[in-house]
Amino acid sequence: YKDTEVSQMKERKPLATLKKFIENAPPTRDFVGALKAAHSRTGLPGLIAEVKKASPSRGILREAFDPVEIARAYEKGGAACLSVLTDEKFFKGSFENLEAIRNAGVQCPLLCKEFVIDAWQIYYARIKGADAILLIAAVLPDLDIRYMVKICKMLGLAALVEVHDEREVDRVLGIEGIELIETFEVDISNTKKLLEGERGQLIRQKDIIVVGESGLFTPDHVGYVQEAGVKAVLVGESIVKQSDPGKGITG
Ligand code: IGP
Repeated sequence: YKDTEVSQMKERKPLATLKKFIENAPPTRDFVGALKAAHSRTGLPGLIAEVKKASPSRGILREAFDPVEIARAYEKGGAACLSVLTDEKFFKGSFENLEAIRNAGVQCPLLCKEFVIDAWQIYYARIKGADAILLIAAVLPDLDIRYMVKICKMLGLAALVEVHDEREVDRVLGIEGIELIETFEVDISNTKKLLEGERGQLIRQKDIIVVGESGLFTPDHVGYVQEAGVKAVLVGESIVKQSDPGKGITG
């Protein structure tokens, strides 16, 4: 992620201007609450369904890409929350997509998927309709994670911290106020590995919701990470590719 540009830099307004906007912005929705409610209602992991046009490894995932139509289909299909790619460079997303989904009357809480390297992006995402922000442990020093989690809280946003390995989980568990972590699947057994033993116990004690993300393609995959202890999953490719993305959720 090293050469990530802040894609919206070109229209970068001063932070003071963003703060004024936020004072008049509608309140955020409860992202964590929606996941918990879905989990306790169904006994299955709450679903974060991802609105994603392309990825660097797979190329274009969906030719006729209408973010609002996809978001509506996900909501109808029973997603608890949505994840919207805003990164332009690698994923062909945009903040306009996030804003359009928010303005289209979709009720699901929205996660902004951006490579956040600067607190300014969090304020900007809040204005564009985000209810939750992704923070990637691999690209952020502890000090930045602490600082950004505080900013998220102040703005009414949930912070979802992405971790890939044991070392990153341990770093993140040392940070106060973390409610959600996302375990990135290098392969399907990664989440399980990260939730074993004392580490897993500590996560449960802290009442942190673990989201299994990436590479989940079948109900069996979801069953597998559920057994490992996740209460939520994030799924993109396998459902965004379906001709009816809403049916992709139930099918
Ligand atoms: C979704 P998949 O394999 O279901 O399409 O994965 C999601 O995990 C992936 O899009 C993702 C991502 C990210 C995107 C994981 N971490 C960080 C952008 C930035």
